[in-house]
Amino acid sequence: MTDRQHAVSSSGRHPERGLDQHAGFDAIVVGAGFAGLYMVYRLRELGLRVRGYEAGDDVGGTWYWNRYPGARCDAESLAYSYSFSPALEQEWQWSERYATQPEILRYIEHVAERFDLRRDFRFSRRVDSARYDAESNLWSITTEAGDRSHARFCIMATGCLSVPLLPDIPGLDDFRGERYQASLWPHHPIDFTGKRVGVIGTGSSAIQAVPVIARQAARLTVFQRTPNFSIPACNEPLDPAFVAEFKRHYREHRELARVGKISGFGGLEAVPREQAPAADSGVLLSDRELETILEQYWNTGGARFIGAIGDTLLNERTNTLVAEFVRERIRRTVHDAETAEALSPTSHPIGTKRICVDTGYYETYNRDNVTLVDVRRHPIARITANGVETEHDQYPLDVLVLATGFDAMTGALLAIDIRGEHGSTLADKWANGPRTYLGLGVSGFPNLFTITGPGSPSVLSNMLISIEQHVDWIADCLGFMQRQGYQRIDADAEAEAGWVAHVNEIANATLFPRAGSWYLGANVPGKPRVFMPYAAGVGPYREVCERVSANGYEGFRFA
Ligand code: N01
Repeated sequence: MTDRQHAVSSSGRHPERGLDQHAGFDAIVVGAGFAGLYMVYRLRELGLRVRGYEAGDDVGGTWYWNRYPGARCDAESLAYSYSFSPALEQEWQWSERYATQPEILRYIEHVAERFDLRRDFRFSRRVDSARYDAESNLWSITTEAGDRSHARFCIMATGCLSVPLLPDIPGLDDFRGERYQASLWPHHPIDFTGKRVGVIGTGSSAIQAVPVIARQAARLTVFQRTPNFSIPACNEPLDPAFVAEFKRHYREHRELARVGKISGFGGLEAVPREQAPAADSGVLLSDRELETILEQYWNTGGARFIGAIGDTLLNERTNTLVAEFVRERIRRTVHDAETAEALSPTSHPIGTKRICVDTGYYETYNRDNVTLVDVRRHPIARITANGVETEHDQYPLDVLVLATGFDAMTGALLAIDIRGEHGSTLADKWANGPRTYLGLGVSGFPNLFTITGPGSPSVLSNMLISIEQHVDWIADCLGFMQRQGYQRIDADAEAEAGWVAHVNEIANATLFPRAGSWYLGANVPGKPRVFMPYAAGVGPYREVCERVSANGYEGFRFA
């Protein structure tokens, strides 16, 4: 594929603003993040009339909304970028090993501009319903703004972490100071200078924000319910010589990443810095050997640490040794023993909750202006007009930052009233947990595709690799349908049941189900506890998808 016929738009950022009234398209794409943009690109190549809807007022998806201080990617920038255009990957210059949110957003905006992708989107349009009509074999889509359009295909590019959660704490709305949510951060900079700031949550978002806020605020109080494991990013500016050499072999790097050969952790790194994994199993290693390997990975940084020993997510003993290595690092770093203990995770195996990647997180607790409050020991009783109250103390605050996570993977899909054949709702179908075939199709919902849906590697991988693989698969499938004259595709119920069972079987062979993580829906009260992503890795998953398409899309029914 090349960049040939795509001219840069001269018509401005948002060419049309009118409502779509009863408009007809071949395909509707929901979301203008990495997935939605590339999907539109591929659909255009097939000559299809496409309409995209996006809730935000511009492109970017997760990188549009998550503008909190310190936000950056935990996948290396040279790998966390589109691979579909060799020209694009050669011309774009990343400045750091891990790109910041503003830089990633600039990149996405550049891509939208370069391939003239905005023209097919309507922005500030939150899709609220998608209904399939069997008679016409069309999807009817509405937005909160009042658009009403229909299309043969409906493609959800709604993201896996795009429905923010507010904590269930009494009095949240009573707070009279400034309140911000990490995932809905204002578009202007927030000045914390001289202020007493509280952060609730200690997941990836907070772990990135805390060191940055601490440098500005008069006082920072972090309210932690569950400590997380965090690995130093060892972020650095990218060396131009390294980048030039890397770019000479970009195609080979991409190919290795696609088949899961770059890192044991879903392709988050750009190049293997050592042979990875450094050992297949921790079981037969001496303490000294284990320490040497882990130290090497710790010192080079990043989420790939979890892939240092091949069976970290499979073997309890290895996992305990790796976890203890990190706890020891926390104790070495944090001066106050009680704080170090509180920061040391013991309630879940390392890696079974998304590993965090930080810049100076643990070190931040050595600052005089930073306090950690362990809300497991001293639960938050309420939020008042002036701050946070635990059972024992009061914490007066000027600013409250909520970094309390997302209704992951299914949240954005179930927020839309999706109805398939016979008016059946996706919410009913997924009442006991998501059921998909390959994370791409849902039986009983013909012509609906989910990009990086539950049942695919998605959040366990470098999202760009999974997004491109899904978009390419969907586009190839639609091309196949065009050639065959098919108008309708639906996942077979039996194939779907088999896939759901396989996804569960793979998850149950790992330590993942041991953690009350968002992978399992455990962070949302009442959400069914089902391990949602496919844990076998991007390589084996790609093979399955390729086999399915090579065998005439087995498991799907066409008409
Ligand atoms: O959310 P989280 P996140 N009282 O769900 C706490 C991706 N991401 O936005 O664990 C007190 O991880 C909750 O506590 P607990 C990445 O995949 C990537 O930080 O439920 N605390 C937890 O500490 C990541 O995993 C990047 O006990 C409450 C926190 O809030 C995912 O997004 C950057 C509470 C939520 O942590 C989500 O990360 C950022 C309450 N009532 C995010 N309710 C990078 O690329 C919740 N909490 C680097």
